[in-house]
Amino acid sequence: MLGGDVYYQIAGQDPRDMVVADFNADGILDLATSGILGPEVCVVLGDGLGGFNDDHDFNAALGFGDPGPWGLAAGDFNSDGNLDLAVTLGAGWDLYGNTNYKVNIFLGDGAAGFTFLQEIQAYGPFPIAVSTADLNEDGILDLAVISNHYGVSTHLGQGDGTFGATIPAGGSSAITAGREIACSDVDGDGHVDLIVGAGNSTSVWWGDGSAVFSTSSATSVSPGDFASLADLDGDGDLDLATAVADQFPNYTGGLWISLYSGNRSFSTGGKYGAAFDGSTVVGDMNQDGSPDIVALDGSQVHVYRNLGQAVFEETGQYPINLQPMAALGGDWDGDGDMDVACACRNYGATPWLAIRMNVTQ
Ligand SMILES: [Ca+2]
Ligand SMILES: [Ca+2]
Ligand SMILES: [Ca+2]
Ligand SMILES: [Ca+2]
Repeated sequence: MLGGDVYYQIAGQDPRDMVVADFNADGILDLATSGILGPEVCVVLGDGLGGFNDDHDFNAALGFGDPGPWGLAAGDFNSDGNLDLAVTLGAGWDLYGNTNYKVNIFLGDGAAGFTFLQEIQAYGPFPIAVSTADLNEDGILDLAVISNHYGVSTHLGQGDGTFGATIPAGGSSAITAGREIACSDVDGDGHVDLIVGAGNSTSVWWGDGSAVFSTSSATSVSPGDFASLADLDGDGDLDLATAVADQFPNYTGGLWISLYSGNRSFSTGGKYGAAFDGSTVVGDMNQDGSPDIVALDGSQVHVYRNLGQAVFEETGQYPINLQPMAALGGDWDGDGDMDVACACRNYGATPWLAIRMNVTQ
């Protein structure tokens, strides 16, 4: 179960995305959050006792009139041992009304400081999510970017932290809406696949190591945008848990479980709860070896315990002040279990980071 809520003021109004990583290489997990109504990315450092400090914000929207940062991905893009960040400037228009395609690349210094390196262009405007993996299997991290309403692009890492020409993935305008993208080898063939969250469907685009993805062989898995991957039923392959809002006329909202059944297909593993929105968190909350799920409903954190074999039971609802927009898990108090952090919207005022420690005995 989760303990009481603790709040930290953060920079970057209207947060939309978070990444968890150890940005200052002290062995303690830190967090970065984006906020679309300001220019800043907020980096808060874990103190190992469950506390955070927030002295490491930086401006990620650098051009005059640029929209604010939305999607985040962390990885060591130039292989110097320090974590770097890719930041999408996802809101649709800049101050002049021009549509926006920008994704900015920042190199980390290993001490939670970030320096601008490169601006790249997504395939379409509204780039709102980014993920990183080595898509073309040359040992260098690449990027996959989803532009809401306009498709997916990949960008090959060059080794020095920069990225090469924009590659339209899945052909042009392969999707009509998109809010989330993830990279993982779902079918276990050694090639990274894309998990594409496009509102009325989350689908897997199967990779072949080329960083060009075909939608003709894609597998539609579930409705919704925000899928988390983990071996939910303990059979050794990756399954999906997807948060589905009630906004889709053909689906009812809830936490949809989709179990990988081999041969690039999934079976339905059930649906829990009502409407959820925002990122889900998968991790072992009670250290029984089965991944549990945390989902957001706009005002509360819901914890679903995995009873084994991907059968879930809701074990708690925990209110969060303000509106939690994104959630992540990590062990921030160093007791070995997964705690939960939420970035909360505050409608034009200062946003907050809400932390609830896992106090399962
Ligand atoms: Ca750290
Ligand atoms: Ca680096
Ligand atoms: Ca690569
Ligand atoms: Ca694969």
